[in-house]
Amino acid sequence: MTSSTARFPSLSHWGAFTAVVTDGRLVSCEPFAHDSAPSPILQSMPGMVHSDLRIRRPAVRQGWLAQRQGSDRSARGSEAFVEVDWDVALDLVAGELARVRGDHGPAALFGGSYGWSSAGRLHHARTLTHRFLHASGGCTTQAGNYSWGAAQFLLPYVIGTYAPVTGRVTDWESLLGHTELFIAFGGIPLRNAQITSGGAGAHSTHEWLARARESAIRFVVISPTRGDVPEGLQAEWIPIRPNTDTAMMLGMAHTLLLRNLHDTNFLDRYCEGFAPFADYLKGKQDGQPKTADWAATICGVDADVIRSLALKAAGHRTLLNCTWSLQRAQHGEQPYWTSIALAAMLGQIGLPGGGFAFGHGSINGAGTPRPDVPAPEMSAGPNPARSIIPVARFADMLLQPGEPYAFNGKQDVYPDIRMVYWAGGNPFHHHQDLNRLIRAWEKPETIVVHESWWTPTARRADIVLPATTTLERNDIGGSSRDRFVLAMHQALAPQGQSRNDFDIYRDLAARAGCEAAFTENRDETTWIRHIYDSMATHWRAAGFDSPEFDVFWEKGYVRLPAPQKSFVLMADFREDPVAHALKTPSGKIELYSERIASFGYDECPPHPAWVPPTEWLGATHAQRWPLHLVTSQPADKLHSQMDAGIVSRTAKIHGRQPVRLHPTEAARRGIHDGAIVRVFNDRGSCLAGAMLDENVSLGVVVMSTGAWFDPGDLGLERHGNPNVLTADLGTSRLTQAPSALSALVEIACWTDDAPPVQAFDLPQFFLLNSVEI
Ligand SMILES: Nc1nc2c(c(=O)[nH]1)N[C@H]1C(S)=C(S)[C@@H](COP(=O)(O)OP(=O)(O)OC[C@H]3O[C@@H](n4cnc5c(=O)[nH]c(N)nc54)[C@H](O)[C@@H]3O)O[C@H]1N2
Ligand SMILES: Nc1nc2c(c(=O)[nH]1)N[C@H]1C(S)=C(S)[C@@H](COP(=O)(O)OP(=O)(O)OC[C@H]3O[C@@H](n4cnc5c(=O)[nH]c(N)nc54)[C@H](O)[C@@H]3O)O[C@H]1N2
Ligand SMILES: [Mo]
Repeated sequence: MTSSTARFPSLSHWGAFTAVVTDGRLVSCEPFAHDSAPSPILQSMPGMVHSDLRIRRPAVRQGWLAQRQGSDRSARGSEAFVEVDWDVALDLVAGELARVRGDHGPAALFGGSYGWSSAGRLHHARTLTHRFLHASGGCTTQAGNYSWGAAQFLLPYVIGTYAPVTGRVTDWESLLGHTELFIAFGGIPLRNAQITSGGAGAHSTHEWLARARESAIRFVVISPTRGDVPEGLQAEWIPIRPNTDTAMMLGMAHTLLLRNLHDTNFLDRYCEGFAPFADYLKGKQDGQPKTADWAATICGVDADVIRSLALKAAGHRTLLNCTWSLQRAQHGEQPYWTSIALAAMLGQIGLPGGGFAFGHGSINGAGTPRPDVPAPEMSAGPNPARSIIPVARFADMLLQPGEPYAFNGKQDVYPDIRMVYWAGGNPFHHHQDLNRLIRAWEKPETIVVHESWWTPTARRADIVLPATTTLERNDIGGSSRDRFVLAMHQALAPQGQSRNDFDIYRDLAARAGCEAAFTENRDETTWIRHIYDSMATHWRAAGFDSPEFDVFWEKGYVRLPAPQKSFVLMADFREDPVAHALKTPSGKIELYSERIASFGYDECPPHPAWVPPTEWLGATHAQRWPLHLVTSQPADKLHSQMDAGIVSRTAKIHGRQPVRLHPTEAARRGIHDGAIVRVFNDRGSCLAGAMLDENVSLGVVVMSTGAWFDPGDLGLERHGNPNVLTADLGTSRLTQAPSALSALVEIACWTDDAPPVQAFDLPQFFLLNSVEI
């Protein structure tokens, strides 16, 4: 028999590619021709798409099938699954949705379903979950995100919008032409630039940095690890204690004030509330001037280094950039607000190459020049239940039904959740303090999950519905931070009995009597065309060519032209602060916010301030837990996606997540390179593989997220998932975002036999005669 090979354009969050399929199997993913820096993560896809870990049939937890809402919920994750037919599974889900909404109201159904889902926009599982649950009566949902939730709710008070944290910052053309000093808090880790939400045709950060290397820009990287300095960039590295950037920035601000180097014209004309901030810097109320020497005792950076950096910043065209990580920490509002205040004192906001920025080094596409027109989008429609919690307060909600909580100036009460519905996310990846999440996860009566693989979350569900992957359906994808929009052609037949999330929801909508509201009478083909046409209408209105749909589909992509003019954040405001007043109460940049003051949150004062987190190296807590764990994004996967793939597996040590630490810290503990170690604190412990790294500061250990959660005996996590160690704390009552980075730990050599990792073993199953159901 001759074999046949076919090629299909496709897209993932880690880049566009051509799916090469031989005899019905994906054999390789060839990078998109226009991508000069494709991600190696593509290589994990063939193995993962055909993996034994795929969910092949709908499955129901045995205890739930027997006792429904009366089942033993602590058996989730350990009990066997019963495979059932699709109709049986869908009837069970439909019945349960009706029961919960009927008995307890729609707010008792949690459908926030946070997670990245696929790059394809039509089949984006989270959006479809919302669309179905909204159309069928509503649910409790989530506000904000894990990525930049603190910024999202702080920045509107300060600059009237959170747009800059979405990547809409002064673009690279402007930086290359004008910036002299680029101060990078959190560095510019190219590892993270593999990813674009919605996928990208081009990995542009690499190209911009290549040009930056040839330019006159001097880079200063402030980070607990030198690993955040991209290779070849002649950057100065200033090591800092994690979570103390605010103190360092305040020390710089004080230096400017002391030497009268702050731009009083800019502060008078464009800012509100500099006087109380200056009083804080001088220590008028607390008696503590925020001098460089004061800052040094907190952040561990030499006072002379702080002073000299402040002076250099004042003498040059300077960009202050913060990665998103800085705000994913307790009191994460403060480094962002302080960096804006510092940039305001330098007086360069709105000038080419100057001012502040967020997200360079957090994601591909930050600062990529792109016309400001929409990318392809799918809408979820309004939620009739109007019940919404801050995204990361999920476990609090389950554990504290009826309890009050504060968020963004308002007081609310947690709903009493009876049923959880999740598709496109992995809470046993993304949430903090997973041992606490296990307890919270036992509260709901029923949990439904759509997944393609037996992830830790799928294993802990009651009803699991197998979803196709992106390669098994047609779609359209693209990001508002990339100039390409990509066609995604179906390359494979659905694996096992998996179905598209769209089709699953359509059938459930039919059972709930809202099929037309869910589908709007469109199928896959007509939806993709509709999404493209809606986008193209905006493009054409803005003067950009876009071909007819069929031309786009055939060619595989369309591309926006590069903009004529560089984008400079707040240039219009600088030019005319009245005509382009900010959407803040004063119309100006607020360095003191009356509105935040009115909330009375002592952990989020009305001006930028150093508010020590509970866990940092200067806390008394650190005497017992002397190492600060930094949980960065993984180089070899996207969160937990593709963890079982070849690229991620190759990077593991004895099958476990590496933990990086300085050789001196390792020697103190008798740890050698490649040893299995236990990383632990009061909240939990996990096994990891030691990787000695001189580029990590003393007192700091770095462990990426993403290892599939694998708890064993006595709560010991075996695979190296750092979220058993992190604290489940809101950033503050203002923003209630996750504090994923704030964890103190200790590390010890593991001398016993190490328990084998079971994260990638399949759960138990058996088939039940349908008569018994
Ligand atoms: N300690 C710590 N924790 C963190 C972070 C950190 O820095 N430190 N970072 C946080 C951040 S920024 C984020 S964004 C979150 C990410 O958290 P998540 O977005 O929840 O993580 P993913 O692993 O991307 O989970 C997506 C899941 O969707 C599934 N999926 C993909 N496509 C489809 C589909 O078409 N249909 C269905 N049904 N499922 C699909 C994938 O298989 C995968 O299991 O993690 C957060 N957690
Ligand atoms: N390969 C890959 N890329 C990704 C992702 C992925 O899973 N894999 N996830 C994507 C997503 S969803 C998001 S939201 C972004 C997240 O983007 P970020 O939040 O910016 O990413 P992190 O890797 O958490 O942190 C960036 C760097 O900040 C440094 N850092 C940590 N704490 C501190 C501190 O207190 N002070 C200073 N100065 N530096 C600190 C760390 O050393 C780390 O390398 O990444 C995206 N990119
Ligand atoms: Mo994120």
